[in-house]
Amino acid sequence: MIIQRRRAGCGDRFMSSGRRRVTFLTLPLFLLLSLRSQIAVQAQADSNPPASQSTVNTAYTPSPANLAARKWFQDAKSGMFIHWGVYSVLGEGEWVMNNKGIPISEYEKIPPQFNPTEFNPAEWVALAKAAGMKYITITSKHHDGFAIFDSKVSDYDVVDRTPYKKDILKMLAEECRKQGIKLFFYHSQLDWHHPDYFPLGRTGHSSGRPAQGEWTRYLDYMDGQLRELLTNYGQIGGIWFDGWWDKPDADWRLDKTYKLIHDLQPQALIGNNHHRKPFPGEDFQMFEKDLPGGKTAEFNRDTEIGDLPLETCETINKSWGYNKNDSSYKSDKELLHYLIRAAGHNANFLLNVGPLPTGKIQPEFVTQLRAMGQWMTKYGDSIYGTRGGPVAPRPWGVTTQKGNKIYFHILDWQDSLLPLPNIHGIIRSARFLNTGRKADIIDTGQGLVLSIPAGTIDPVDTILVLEM
Ligand code: H79
Repeated sequence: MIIQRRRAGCGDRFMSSGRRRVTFLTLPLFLLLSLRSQIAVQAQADSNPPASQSTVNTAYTPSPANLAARKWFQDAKSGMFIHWGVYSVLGEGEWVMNNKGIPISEYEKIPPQFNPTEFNPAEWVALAKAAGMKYITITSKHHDGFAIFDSKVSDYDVVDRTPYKKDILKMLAEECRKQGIKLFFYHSQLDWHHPDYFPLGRTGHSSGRPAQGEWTRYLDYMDGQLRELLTNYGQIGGIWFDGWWDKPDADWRLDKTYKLIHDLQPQALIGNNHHRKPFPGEDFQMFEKDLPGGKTAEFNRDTEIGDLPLETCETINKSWGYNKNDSSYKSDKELLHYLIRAAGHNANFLLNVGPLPTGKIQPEFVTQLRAMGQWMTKYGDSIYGTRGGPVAPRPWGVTTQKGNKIYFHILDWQDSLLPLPNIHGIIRSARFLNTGRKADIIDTGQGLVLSIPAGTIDPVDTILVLEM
């Protein structure tokens, strides 16, 4: 069998052996590329019939500002998740109230101990930027019900109950605006503290609340806090809901809540970590501790991928909120691989830090984030502004694409030849982004194969860039 071998250079054309001209396939490829980038900004109107009364019944047409924000979101690719609340004082994660069975009467003794005098929002935002992140998503209220902003519909917040007395979200929002970072708020629908979160759901049974309560009053309270978040902190990126799964059969009145948000700030993106296919009214879909479609986490068993922009979130160690006993840090390489694989799955990567009760971010996290940022400074072209590429994710790595460029991210491959499936059309140039060297691509007649010369493999990501 004769293998034709040609080098890709500027203007070079790849032709398969003999009769088949690969150039004929150029148009379909470009059509495919442009179609793919359109798909994610399409409305998620009424493609998902409501599963129960807990979902939304109203058809939703996203505003032009919302569609533009979705595109921005998809281009941004990397964000910082921040889990911070009074639970950081105990240093056992954000679920400590539930996990240790702490009743409200005891838990309420923690806020008076929360005094993060070393909190410097400028430092946090600068760190996110140094890590190559384009947005921050911070917990406005977690499942413990404690708000780290100045709420007027409750006094269970940082201004009224802690010696710190300052509105943390206001400080952070101002700094994000100054440094050009978008700010999203994580907001827990589940609430272990509010008396009207009744009947109880699957969690929070040791809180010691009376066995009564008015559910709609709780929903009014939640909408009240959301109104504050959408009114008092300037233009925000969006709301990241969590906790729906605590009461999957309850009437969450989502259509009213989502309408409130979209009316107040049409560009604000709504995502809900309910582990289901997106409901109407939502603007992006997140995956917790799994790449899109992955089902390694138990709660992702029933998750399906929808048509919205995607995001996957993960922790640096195993904890979201600060955990003093958790030193199981992932390596720089593992974190970068997660980010790169997410991009190849057409998803953003939202990486978490759980700051200390002092307001500092622990040095181990800072080191990791800076290392990631250094990589992004060098190779960000192959991530930012891209969409998932023409080859679906593989064990060896992923592909991304942007304009006329296709990036092969080779993450785990030991051999000197790698098949390049699904590449049709003229390849104008082929080179390794790491070294700038031209790449040899062999046309076997049955498909293209990349030759990886000895010494070319990069320990993190060997990136082949094809210009079409
Ligand atoms: O904020 C972080 C975590 O605190 C929160 N989401 C991230 C972003 C989170 N809450 N719960 N989980 C993650 C997973 C836990 C799920 C369980 Fe269950 C709750 C297992 C048992 C109770 C959900 C409800 C799955 C089964 C029942």
